Order: sequence, then structure tokens, then C-alpha cells
Amino acid sequence: MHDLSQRLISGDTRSLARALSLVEDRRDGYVEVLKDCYRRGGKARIIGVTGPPGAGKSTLVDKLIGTYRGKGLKVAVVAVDPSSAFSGGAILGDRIRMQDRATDPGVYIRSMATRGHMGGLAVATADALTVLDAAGFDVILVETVGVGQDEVDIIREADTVLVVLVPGLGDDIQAIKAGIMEIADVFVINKADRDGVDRVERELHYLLTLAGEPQDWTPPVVKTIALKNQGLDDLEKAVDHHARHLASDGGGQGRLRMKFSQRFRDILSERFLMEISAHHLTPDREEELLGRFLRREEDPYTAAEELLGRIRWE
Ligand SMILES: Nc1nc2c(ncn2[C@@H]2O[C@H](COP(=O)(O)OP(=O)(O)O)[C@@H](O)[C@H]2O)c(=O)[nH]1
Ligand SMILES: [Mg+2]
Repeated sequence: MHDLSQRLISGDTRSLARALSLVEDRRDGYVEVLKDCYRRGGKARIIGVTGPPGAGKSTLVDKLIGTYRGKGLKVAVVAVDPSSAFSGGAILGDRIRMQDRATDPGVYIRSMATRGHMGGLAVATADALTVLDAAGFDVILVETVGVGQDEVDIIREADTVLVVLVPGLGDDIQAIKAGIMEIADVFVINKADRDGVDRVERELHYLLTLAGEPQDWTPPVVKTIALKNQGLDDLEKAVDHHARHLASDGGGQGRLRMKFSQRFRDILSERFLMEISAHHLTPDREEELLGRFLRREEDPYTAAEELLGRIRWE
């Protein structure tokens, strides 16, 4: 095994940080680290937390850290927040709030850069999870803003998905429904100290009855006031209940298969593109080809076939 992998697996935080950066930036040796980590992984419970901005996801994550730490578990957090690409505000706020967590060696918090990943943000996040899993964290919380396809892809990495809603969303609940509602394992109505809790709850139950044929798991709805640490026990129980459901009826196996089938395809396409651009397609050549495509002198299908033909197959 490689030195860096060895050190991060044995719990060295600085090596963990270095490995995460190495993997995120796709620098030399990153694949070797992922290979080592993959073989050591499969033990962490990954909990996704998603929902609209301002719903209280970070506050909930912070309280969940407390809950799991109270049980003596090691907790990692991966924060994926595209809004920080523009303002830096969200992540900065989270950092300040989570400062007292920073001194706890059983907690590790990592923000994902949301740009510049060759294989996409979801792939970069999945790889970070692989590294954190190998580093021995029992629970990994992944916070994302529930908006686009990227977030849906990221949250699919989780074993249990929490979708956080708040009173007063109004029609937004319909907008969120697309994509995210379908993948919720537990619904959280946070800010239950506000007016309109009953209404969101009614809408939510109504949406759940529309779900069509009966599923083997009906997402429970848990009310929380994250700010006051209220409802966190119920939430932890609901998450635990879902974990046991996954473990018991084999539903979890199907989910894992889907996840790894997707991941394998992602790895193949990224490695394939890397191979092509490293050995068969210089930036100049690509530029030249693009010009030819634009002028319709050549078609991209033939060009792709021609490049495929240059890869030396066994
Ligand atoms: N009234 C109320 N405010 C909350 C609650 N939970 C979080 N907040 C506040 O809502 C705001 C957004 O919270 P944050 O955790 O950053 O939301 P995120 O964008 O979903 O991560 C912050 O000002 C929190 O203090 C709650 O249960 N009740
Ligand atoms: Mg947040």
C-alpha cells in the first residue's frame, strides 16, 4: 500500500487532507490512493442532507454531528454548495458556526470546490467519500443544495437521504418535487417553530399518496427545530430505522448495485477521456477538429471512431 494511504487509514488528519486534495485535483498517484481506499471502505454510513437554501441543513448537520459524537462515533462532513462559488458566504458562515467542531479530533469537515472537476462534481464527491470511508469515519454527512441534476447525482451516493423542507415554502414544494422528492428516505420539516407546519405536512402526505404503487419504504416525516436542538432524537431514530430497513430486506443491495454500476461507468468514461487526451488528442489537434466540425468539413462521429481506433487494445 502507498505511504499516503497507509497514513490516512491509520488516522493521520494531515494525510487525509492531502489525499483528499490529491484526489480532487487528479494529481499523480490519485488513482493508487483511491484503489487502496476502496478496498478498505464500505463501513461508513453515508447520510445525505438536501433541500432549498436556508432550510437549516447546515444547522441540522451541526446538531447531527453532536448526536453521533454523543454515541462515540467518528463523523465527517462533506459540504457541497454551489452558491459558495459566487459569494463564498454560505461556506464561510458554516465554518464559523462549526468552529467548535474543528477542535474535536473525531470530526472532520471538508468543503468541495464546485468547479473544475474533469469527471464532474458527483464523481469528485464520490471519490472524497471513498477516502473518508477508508479513513475510518463511522458516519459521513453530505450537505447539498437540492437544485440541479448534479445534486441529485451526488445525493444518490448516500445510504439515507434526508430532504429538508420548511413551513411557508408554498408552491416551492411542487418545484422541489421534481427529482429530489423521489429520492427522499426521510422528510424533515425544519423550523417547526414557525407558522404553517401543518400545511407543509399535509402537502407532503398528499404528495406521498400520489407516489403510485406502494413502495417497500414510506419516507417518515420528522419535525425539527434545529436551532434549539429539538426533534434530533426522532430524526436519528428515523435514520437508524431506514438503515435497518436497508440491511434487512435486501433493498439496500439493489441500491448499492445501482450506485456502483453508475460509479463504474463514471470511472470508465473519465479514464477513457484521460487516455485519449493524454496520448491521442493534443489541445492543438482538438482545436483543429472543432474548427472542422464547425465548418462541417468533418463530423464528430467519424473523428471519435478514428480516435477509438488509435487506442491500443489488448
Ligand atoms: N426559526 C428557526 N430558524 C432556524 C432553524 N434552523 C436553522 N435556522 C436558521 O435558518 C438560517 C439558515 O440555516 P442554515 O443551516 O445555514 O441553512 P442551509 O442553507 O440549509 O444550510 C440560519 O439563520 C439558521 O440559524 C429552526 O429550526 N428554526
Ligand atoms: Mg448550508
